[in-house]
Amino acid sequence: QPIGIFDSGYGGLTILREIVRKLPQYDYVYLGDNARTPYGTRSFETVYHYTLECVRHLFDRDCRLVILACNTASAKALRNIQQLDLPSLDSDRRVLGVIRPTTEVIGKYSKTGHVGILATRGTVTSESYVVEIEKFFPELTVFQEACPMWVPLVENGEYASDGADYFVRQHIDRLLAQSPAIDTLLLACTHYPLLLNKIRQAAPDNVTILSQGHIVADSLADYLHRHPEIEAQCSKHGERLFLTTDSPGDFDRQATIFYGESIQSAHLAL
Ligand code: DGN
Repeated sequence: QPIGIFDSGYGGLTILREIVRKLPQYDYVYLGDNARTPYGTRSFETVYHYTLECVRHLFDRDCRLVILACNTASAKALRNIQQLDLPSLDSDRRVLGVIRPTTEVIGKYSKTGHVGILATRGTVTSESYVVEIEKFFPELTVFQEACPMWVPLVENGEYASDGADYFVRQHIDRLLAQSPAIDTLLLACTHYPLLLNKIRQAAPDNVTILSQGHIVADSLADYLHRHPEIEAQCSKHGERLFLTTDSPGDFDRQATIFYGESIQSAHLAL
């Protein structure tokens, strides 16, 4: 049984890339719902229904474990799927998100106790990070900044351009204006690792910048270690299958920048 990786589009490939680097032996099916992206601006109900449909499809492909490698879907759909749908769908299946693994470790990086979350408007509005961090690190104060321009900058290939500097600096400055004591920044959106260099330049040197990919990969490795019954059922041929609900040609062209190597996807009609 392959491990399913779901995202609203290409972004989850930055997560899959780190997962594959850490755990290359497993088989993975990646599903990008490009036909209906972006999720960041959609309502709770819409994101939930789209995500559930894709999770069901990955279950039909025999995935026992599915990772929502998308912050917006994790914020808006994961809890409902875990609590309402999984028991009736198949209690043997597991769906995990990217928010919990990140919030479990973020406190380890901060000395001042002030941490900043950079994310889409949907993720920020959901307050998921604020609520989850409070559970693990109640002593932390969380500041959030929605960066609606960053996903379009990345998707339009402008992530290394001079134009991107302006928008990166604008949001970093706004976040740090909320508290100059912020010493840890979390890139809580799958696309933001592509802007990492610019974010580093815009942030003061003492600020630690966290990307999620390696954190999620470590957390998955730990999860499989703690659940040997699930691990035993994961097939291990090192196979990767990429599915997109939109045009495979477009997907393959864009995917390279997120995944770091060229891929060939297949179209999925939902
Ligand atoms: N994958 C989404 C996220 O991590 O929030 C970003 C893309 C989007 O749907 N806007």
